[in-house]
Amino acid sequence: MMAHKYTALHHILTHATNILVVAHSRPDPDTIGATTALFHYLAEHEKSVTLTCADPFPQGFDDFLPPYTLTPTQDVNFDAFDVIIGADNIDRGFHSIINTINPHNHVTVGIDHHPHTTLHPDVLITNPAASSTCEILYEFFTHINHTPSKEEASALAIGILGDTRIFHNPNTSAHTLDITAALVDAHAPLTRIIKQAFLTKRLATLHIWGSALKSARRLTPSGAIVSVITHDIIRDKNIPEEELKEELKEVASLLCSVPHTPFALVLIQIDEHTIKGSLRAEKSTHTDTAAIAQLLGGGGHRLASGFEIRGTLRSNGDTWQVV
Ligand SMILES: [Mn+2]
Repeated sequence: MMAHKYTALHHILTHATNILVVAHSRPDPDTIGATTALFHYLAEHEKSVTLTCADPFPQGFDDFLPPYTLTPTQDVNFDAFDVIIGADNIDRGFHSIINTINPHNHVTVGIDHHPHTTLHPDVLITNPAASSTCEILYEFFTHINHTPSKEEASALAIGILGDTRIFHNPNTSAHTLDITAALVDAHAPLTRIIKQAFLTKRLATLHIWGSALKSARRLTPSGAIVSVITHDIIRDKNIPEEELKEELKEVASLLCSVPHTPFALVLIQIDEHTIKGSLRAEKSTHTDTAAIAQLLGGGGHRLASGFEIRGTLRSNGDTWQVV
């Protein structure tokens, strides 16, 4: 089923003149890896290609990525492109481009592993069984007999490592590991990427972790562990919101690994009136955290989900209240 879509994409790219590659807003390692790998592949094949994102790429991955230039989305003249490709989480950012342009003037392509996209680009390549968009892109490269360069392989590895949380998440399949092995064969410096791009922590981040871990409490009777990060803790740290959200997920993952914990919830007061929540569960618990997140207007996967509510965290002795 995927093969004919890969053939269609190859045909589109071969005949394209000007290609726009779109990373999703508030970019994560998967969209960064996928779009820079695609950008590099197209540039190497003498295509005129522009890479865009509504937000800047976070630092920390550039040592491993192919050389790229990122054009802020507000500076892009969409009329100049005959092909526009969104890679990863295409409901975040790419949707506003698709809804702005004249559909008759462009071929649009979406590549994604998220199951519930509401977008209808001309070609939609989705595979919910894939760990990441980078995994799908690797399969596309394989289909067209393109062996990734060292930099492309590194970019794809960054996406897989990011979305599997270094092979901790249950979306890590045998196939994911096979692909990662192939990327190492293609000279991606896997252990160096893990250490340098994923396992380094800023001191400010560790302070937030310390505070979150200290506040962790087990709720009765559910046994769930809840932790809060108040606004005082993050106010002067100058950590971008996207990075804070990533930390929130990591703390929740750590807390849910405590034995006999059906799920972990970490709440963070992101600004005076907004609280973000991150829910995590281990597979063996059979908890559906997405159902909990949905009750609070959020969503996600069974084992990893999140939500955002308006309110303020207030300490109430040993417990916390949202007011
Ligand atoms: Mn992804």
